[in-house]
Amino acid sequence: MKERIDALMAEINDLKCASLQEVEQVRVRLLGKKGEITALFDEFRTVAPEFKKEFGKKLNVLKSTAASKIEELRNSAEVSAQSGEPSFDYTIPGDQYPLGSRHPVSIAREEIVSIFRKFGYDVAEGPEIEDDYHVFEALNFPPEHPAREMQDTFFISNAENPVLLRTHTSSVQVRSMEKLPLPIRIICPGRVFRNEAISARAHCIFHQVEGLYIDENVTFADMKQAILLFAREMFGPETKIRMRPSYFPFTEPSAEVDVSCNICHGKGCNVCKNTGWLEILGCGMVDPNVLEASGIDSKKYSGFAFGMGVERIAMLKWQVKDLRHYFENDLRFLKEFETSI
Ligand code: 2U9
Repeated sequence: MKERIDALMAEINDLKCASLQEVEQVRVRLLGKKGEITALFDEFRTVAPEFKKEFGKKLNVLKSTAASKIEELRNSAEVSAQSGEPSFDYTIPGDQYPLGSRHPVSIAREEIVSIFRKFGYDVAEGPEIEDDYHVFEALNFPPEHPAREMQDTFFISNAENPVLLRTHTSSVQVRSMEKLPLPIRIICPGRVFRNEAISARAHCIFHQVEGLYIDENVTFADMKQAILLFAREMFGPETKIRMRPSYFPFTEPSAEVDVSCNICHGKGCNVCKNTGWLEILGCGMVDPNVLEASGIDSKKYSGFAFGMGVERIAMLKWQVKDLRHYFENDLRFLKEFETSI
């Protein structure tokens, strides 16, 4: 009898119940008419008189312990029932929540920015809603330039001082030149807006990363080296670059930069349209007019600038055939970048 009392006592101390129903089942099993403790009390009548005192005491302690434990379990089951908390089985495996992934444009932008940060460039950002001065005038756009027309630029107000959505992040560099001490070495990632028909190769909203370096004695050769190092970091150490003369209002001389095709390695394929080269960015030496407009002495200082479209870089890096994939949020497309978090 002693062993059974001790075993029951240990069991009672460890009792746990998830619901009021379970508490009631425990009460019936222990203290009900046919309960285990009730049965021990029945048996107590047969105990020899010299043991009655010892066992009587033990049984009474067992009964009151069971009663107060059941009371305690009932109280906590009532509290969870009232608070609406379901009884919780910690052994059931949790629901699988699908993890999101980085958008390919974000992955490409972060990679471009981190390469230039390694080269010592600081990140600068500015407003998407701009004025004519910072987007066009300070960048040497002549008054009749087509980019200033409604067909090319989204205007918010067309008053004397028009408010517009920036068509390039160059306005950020202008604002930086106005306020930062020289030398300046910045990288400007951001969203830009152009009033264009949406197609596989163009969108009215896209992302650019532009860079600007101004110091004494900055040369075209410095620019070429910076762009070569960037291209090798972005597209692989074997990457070659070539420059073709170009024209931008804000740089002189200007160039367009191609990298050797990372698919066919120059042999010719349908991605590079059998040329072996892919156009990745534009660049040039900052036009002296642009330096002077922001109060920089163009006799003492020179600089280079470059600009690239992030969607285009991501298309070339991952062979995305249609720009519209980036904006449609089709999970089958986005999931392809899941490992690149
Ligand atoms: C300042 C001075 C010069 C930024 C530059 C380019 C060349 C260029 C295009 C690439 C593809 C825009 O996204 S795209 O369509 N950009 O080719 N951008 S030089 O020149 C600057 C910027 C700011 C003060």
